Amino acid sequence: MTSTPLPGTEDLRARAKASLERVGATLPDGAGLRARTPITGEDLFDLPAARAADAEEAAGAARAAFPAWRGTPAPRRGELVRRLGDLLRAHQDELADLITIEAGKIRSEALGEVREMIDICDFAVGLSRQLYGRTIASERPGHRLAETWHPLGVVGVISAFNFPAAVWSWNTAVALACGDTVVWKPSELTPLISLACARLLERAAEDTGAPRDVHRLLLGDRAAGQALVDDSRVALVSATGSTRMGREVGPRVAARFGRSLLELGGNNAAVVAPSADLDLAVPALVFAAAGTAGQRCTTLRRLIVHRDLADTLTGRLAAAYRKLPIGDPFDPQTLVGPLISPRSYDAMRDAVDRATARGGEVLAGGGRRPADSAPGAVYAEPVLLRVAEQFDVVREETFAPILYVLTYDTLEEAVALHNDVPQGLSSSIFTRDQQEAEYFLSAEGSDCGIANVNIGTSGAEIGGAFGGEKETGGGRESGSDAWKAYMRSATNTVNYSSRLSLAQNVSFL
Ligand code: UN1
Repeated sequence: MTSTPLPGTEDLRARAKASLERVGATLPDGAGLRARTPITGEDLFDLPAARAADAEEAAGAARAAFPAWRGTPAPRRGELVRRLGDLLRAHQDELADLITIEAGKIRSEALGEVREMIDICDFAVGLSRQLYGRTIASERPGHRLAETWHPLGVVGVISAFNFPAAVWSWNTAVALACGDTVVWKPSELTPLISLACARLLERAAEDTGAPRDVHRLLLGDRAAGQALVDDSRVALVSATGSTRMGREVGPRVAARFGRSLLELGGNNAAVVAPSADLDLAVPALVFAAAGTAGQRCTTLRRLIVHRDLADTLTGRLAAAYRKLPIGDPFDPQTLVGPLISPRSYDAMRDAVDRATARGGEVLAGGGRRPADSAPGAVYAEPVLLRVAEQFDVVREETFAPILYVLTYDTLEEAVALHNDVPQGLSSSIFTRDQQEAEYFLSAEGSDCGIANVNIGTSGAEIGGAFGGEKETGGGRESGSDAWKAYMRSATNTVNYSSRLSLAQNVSFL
């Protein structure tokens, strides 16, 4: 543990309360849901839990608000998102505090998450003037063919604890610019930051005259989430979480012919080739694998290193791992905060045990740093584990800081190992050889939705589309043209002549 003592639960409770007050949010009275902090592992507040009936009410309210919002010109809708971005800027510190208190992120990553929210608001404001459709050359004389984009309806956003605010903002800022209304079911583990975000959006709506129910927050458990998933008034369900969750949500939404956008598990790998610049690669790999205590869906979980380089690279990584400052995420020296729950640590231990039983060798880390003042908190040492082959546990996503090291001889072999997992989110190659880099990015290379060169797997910018293939679910969120998932397109054929001409040269009458 870092040398500073952990803050007490009472202090964290006061800090959370003050942050909520400053954004104008009030803690609702009730029971059923419990706000907790992984910093001490203790509970902070009791909150009411939404039930299935509340989900139905929220979906109904958001559906009722939809026609007015759909009818608001897109650049005017952008004004709501601009105001939200302004409020997020003004309250960066309070929001980062709540993220640190509830998700355990270190200060710079918590502030980074808020920055990501501001960035997507800026992006969505621009988007509100750029919802472009194409005109298409018609095969018929005197005809125009065009594509138009229309708002879709209510978007149900289901988000996870690890990016409790940014993933909401990717979906919500874009959906609002696109003319949709939103019902948000956040993780049960992060109700406080959700209350803060929802209040800021409510304030932005008040300030800009947007309909009140353009956004509804649903703090609840699984039953509330399921009611949202099954509600036919919810046109799109955008869900971020485990593959297990996606396996349930996807078919349920499909059964009612709704749309879903799934952003599920990753098992991200980096290939390190012989020409790699190790001074660049080592810190990039450590951030990708141990940053956020291994709890990003983009976290680096597999390292595929050329055999000639393996001992040098693992030696340098092990040395860096041993020096990682682990402890209070509010301490500016700390780089690794707590795991979200003791259950995460059990899963981590179980994975390490399974890997070592198959001959895996722990090169660094793997222990738990005791926090005497907070027995319920889990401060885990990120673990570096060398394995001879990619057996079952290596092919699974364990949401904890475990980096499995595999070796390769040829790049084809490295890419085959890389792609031989069920997930397909993020990937990278470290090389100074352009042919290798281009091969990795080509259709024969990485099969992931994100493929990088000389930068790690995590920490994507909002400007690109975010998402992955295979069991990662196939959805794309955030930048580029991900907005199209939040709208419906219509193809328009306009005959501006006075002659009827049928396509495909059909003659009739
Ligand atoms: C997630 O972990 O669900 O690329 C999202 C990244 C962040 C987003 C991660 N921008 O790591």
